[in-house]
Amino acid sequence: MPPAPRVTSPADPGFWRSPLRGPWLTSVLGVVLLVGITVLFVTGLLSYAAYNPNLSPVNDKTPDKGLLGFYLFAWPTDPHWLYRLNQGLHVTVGVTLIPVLLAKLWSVLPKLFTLPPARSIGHALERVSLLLLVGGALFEFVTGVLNVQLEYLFPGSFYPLHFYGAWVFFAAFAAHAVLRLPQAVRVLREPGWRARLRDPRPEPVDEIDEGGLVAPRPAEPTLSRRGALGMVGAGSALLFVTTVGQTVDGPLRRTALFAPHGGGDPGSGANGFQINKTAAKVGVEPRDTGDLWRLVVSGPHREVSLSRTDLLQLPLHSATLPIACVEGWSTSDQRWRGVRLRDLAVLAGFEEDPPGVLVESLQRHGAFRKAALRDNQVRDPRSLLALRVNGQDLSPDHGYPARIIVPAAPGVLNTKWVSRLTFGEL
Ligand SMILES: Nc1nc2c(c(=O)[nH]1)N[C@H]1C(S)=C(S)[C@@H](COP(=O)(O)O)O[C@H]1N2
Ligand SMILES: [Mo]
Repeated sequence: MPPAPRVTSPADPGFWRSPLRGPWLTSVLGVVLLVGITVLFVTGLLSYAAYNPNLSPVNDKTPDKGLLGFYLFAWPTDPHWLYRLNQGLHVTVGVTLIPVLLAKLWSVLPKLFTLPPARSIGHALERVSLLLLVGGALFEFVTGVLNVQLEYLFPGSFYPLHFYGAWVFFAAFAAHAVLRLPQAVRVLREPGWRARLRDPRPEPVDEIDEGGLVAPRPAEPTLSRRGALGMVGAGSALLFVTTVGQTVDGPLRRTALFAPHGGGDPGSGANGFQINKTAAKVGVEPRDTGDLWRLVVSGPHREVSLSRTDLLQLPLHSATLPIACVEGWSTSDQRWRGVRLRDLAVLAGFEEDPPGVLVESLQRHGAFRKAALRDNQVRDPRSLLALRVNGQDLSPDHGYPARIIVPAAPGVLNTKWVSRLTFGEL
């Protein structure tokens, strides 16, 4: 037998020795990602729609989206936990898929190094699309995780980055799925595909391995196929149990170690639930929110100014609603009490059929000091300008003297420290 050729370059197939690589492993991981990434894309698009971007420029972080906004629709107010579920899924599934994504990239690593870079125009196109696929996947996962972990690392720019990145990535992903799914189905339908799980031998070098994933000179296995999948699954399970608590709330929140922002201790009592940004952090000071604070409510022909005492004399209503942030954390339902937005619309001159409203905070700097709400949100009897929560006045950090709370809406629309409501002019 001739001595094995010396290989030093990753462009040489002989460089890659793992006996685990092959179409079977790549297909198993690929099918999991096909399902998971589709969930991420759909919940991501829904999350964007929930911001009401077409309603007003103040809501829209990607004003140049053009046709990519083709699907936008009026986000409903029912069920009241809709955004909580959507965003909990988006972030939890995304975090849980990280080990699967890394394993999938590892499984096709040799292909990234293939030389020559392109054998034909078709091959060149395929490789460019793979670069977009891999680059897009890494970009989306990294920006998503950084946003959840580091709290607005890219102030304002996270949304456009993640939004446009998602379209590039998903286009490449869909093309890849169309091209590769038939092969993956064939591999997984193969009689005895389960037996492959227990089979210690490398996958056969045959016509199924068109991609050339199987190592031509495999090393001795150090990990069984089952062990490899088990490791990926255990990694995912670990991330899942250290993330999901931030969405479930209650005692489970303490288990959300991987979600520090939603996992901190918000104290106890009526206002003892998650705080996004504290009053101190955004520069809202006690003198802004004391006796001199006024709420200005206006419409095209009318404007009134109300103190907190005035507001407390209006009919007060209760609504049991959560706060659900784009970052994936949410609170369980809290009992809010305040004035209905549709009653405030009457003060602005809209006796019936209230229009949408532009909400402005007294906060002077930073994102999220303004938000526009749609007419369906103003009309919902559970939509409040809240003054109290769980039987006590709002705390400064939860938006005292008054904040918005709207069913099924993202946290961003629940403006704190409200100072102005302009109905009918968005
Ligand atoms: N004025 C103002 N309102 C705001 C914000 C803000 O930064 N400034 N953050 C919003 C976001 S992103 C969320 S998730 C909720 C969080 O509300 P909480 O801190 O009471 O839980 O407040 C919203 N209201
Ligand atoms: Mo948020």
